[in-house]
Amino acid sequence: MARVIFVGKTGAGKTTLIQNLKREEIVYKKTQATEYYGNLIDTPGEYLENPRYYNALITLSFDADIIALVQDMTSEESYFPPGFGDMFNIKVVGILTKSDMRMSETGEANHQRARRYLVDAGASEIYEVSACTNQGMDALLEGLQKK
Ligand SMILES: Nc1nc2c(ncn2[C@@H]2O[C@H](COP(=O)(O)OP(=O)(O)OP(=O)(O)O)[C@@H](O)[C@H]2O)c(=O)[nH]1
Ligand SMILES: [Mg+2]
Repeated sequence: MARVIFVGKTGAGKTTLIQNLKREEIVYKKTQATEYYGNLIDTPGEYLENPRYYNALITLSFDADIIALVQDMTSEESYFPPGFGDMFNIKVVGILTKSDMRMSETGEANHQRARRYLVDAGASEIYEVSACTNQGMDALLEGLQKK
């Protein structure tokens, strides 16, 4: 698998996603600092929420192949500014999480908005997944093989 950095707001589902990809038991734990799960690099939501930490992300990207922008598809807001991915000289992919929670009409509106946030941020491919039901996880795993 490529070396992948996961970036997204607090609670977007980065750690849960990584635990699923690594076939580890899903255990909730707030990420406090950069954590390495082999070639998968987990970051705290604060690295995205506070632009003061963008430099930490840029430094991590020097040693990675892909930056994955992780967005909760049920969330109305996004911390990814347009062009966010252009800061990094590596492949940018988008991951929409919690697809198991997309139900109501408002859910669909948030889903479409969330997708647009990722496109505007510069994601070249977008995956829709649920780490709880495994929906879309095979396609994501395959997508993350390609550097
Ligand atoms: N329904 C549902 N809940 C999910 C999914 N993925 C994550 N969650 C829940 O979302 C919450 C936050 O998940 P985390 O993986 O800890 O989020 P994070 O992005 O690592 O957050 P920080 O470490 O704070 O930056 C947890 O309660 C998870 O159980 C999913 O696919 N579906
Ligand atoms: Mg986490």
